[in-house]
Amino acid sequence: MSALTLVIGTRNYSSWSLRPWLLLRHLGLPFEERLFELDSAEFASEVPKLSPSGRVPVLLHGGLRIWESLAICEHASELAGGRGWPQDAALRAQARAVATEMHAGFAALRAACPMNVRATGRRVAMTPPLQQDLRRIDAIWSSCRRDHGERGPFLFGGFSVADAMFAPVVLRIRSYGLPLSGLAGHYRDHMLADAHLSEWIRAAELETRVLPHEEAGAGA
Ligand SMILES: N[C@@H](CCC(=O)N[C@@H](CS)C(=O)NCC(=O)O)C(=O)O
Repeated sequence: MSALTLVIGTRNYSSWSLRPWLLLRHLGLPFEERLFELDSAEFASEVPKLSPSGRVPVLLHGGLRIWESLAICEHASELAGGRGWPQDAALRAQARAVATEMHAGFAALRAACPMNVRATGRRVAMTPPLQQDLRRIDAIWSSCRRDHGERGPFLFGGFSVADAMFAPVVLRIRSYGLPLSGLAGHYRDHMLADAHLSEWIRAAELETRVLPHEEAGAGA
């Protein structure tokens, strides 16, 4: 297999970069990282040379350039013999549905609660759209844990692309103290204890870059 390089943005803020990074780690696929600080001159000049969309993440695999976090996760899963998804076809279909729902949705949560891994103790006004996103996330996590809890600690038992897609949501819920029901809260806690996610959090805590929209530093 040709070498893999994952191009990512500043860990503290780049929620899309975290998703394939975490999946590659869980799949045990060796890869190099190239990090470009978000909103920097170097990002603006170098990333478009590597990424057709001009955004991160992008996976470099031999001559291939794969952009879009979900497409990268699919490719990584194929390289790992399909281990990125549940083996059972029915579970796999459900896991794909929730991963895609995450990739395409939850705009209110994203807008109100930008990812800032280092931030804790933040508060946010609970608007109806945010409440609706949070209820839906709680429903997905709770039903997955109820239905698949005996298979393992992640949404569909073993770690899958679905968990990778929700990892930044776990961090947002932590930063903004968003309420969850019991089962969903257990899932959040399990994810926060994950060794690979903890490695990302520790690295984000060491970063010094502060994006302009975070300059007020509300809890960062
Ligand atoms: N839909 C894309 C979103 C990628 C994205 O928005 N990446 C952000 C960083 S988290 C980015 O590159 N921002 C810099 C820019 O848009 O110039 C994906 O799933 O990968």
